[in-house]
Amino acid sequence: MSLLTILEFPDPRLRTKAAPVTVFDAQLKQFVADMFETMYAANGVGLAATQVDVHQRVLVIDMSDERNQPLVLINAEIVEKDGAQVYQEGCLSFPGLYADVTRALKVKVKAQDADGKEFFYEAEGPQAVAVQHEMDHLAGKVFVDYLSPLKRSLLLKRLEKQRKQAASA
Ligand code: GNR
Ligand code: NI
Repeated sequence: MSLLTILEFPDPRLRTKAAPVTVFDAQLKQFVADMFETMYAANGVGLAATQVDVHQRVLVIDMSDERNQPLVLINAEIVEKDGAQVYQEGCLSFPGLYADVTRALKVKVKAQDADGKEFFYEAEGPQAVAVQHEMDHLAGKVFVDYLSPLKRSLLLKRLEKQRKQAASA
């Protein structure tokens, strides 16, 4: 197992659109294990391959308090969505930055597991937020893209300020 490096905004590689996974082999399983290790070490509830500079459609999620409900979705596609919710989101690629984002309340996803077996997954509430947030990363999209230009520039200035302070401490 190994810890992977998480790219941080404004790294242009976060804008890369991931390609579908076509080979379901031992190397893929090792990569999925490394993604879980990286997500847990960073105290994240989700991680997309894009964030670790691998541009294939792999995402992992664990929303449980006990950190014992790993879910991997490969080549995920939203087949149904319903309703709306506002949720305060954070992102491991934007450390310390939080903002309200409006997304679908419920999603139904078609995906494959690490063996390539197709399955459906339905999520509601925070789980649905995580699925949509991670699928956005795989499309090169990040949560601040949903904010108004004014709000976005305010938050990104704050992020810069935090970084400068951290660098000089
Ligand atoms: O750890 C994370 N927490 C989180 C909180 C609210 C909404 C979305 C997330 S996902 C984030 C991990 C991450 O950056 N995944 O891409
Ligand atoms: Ni994120």
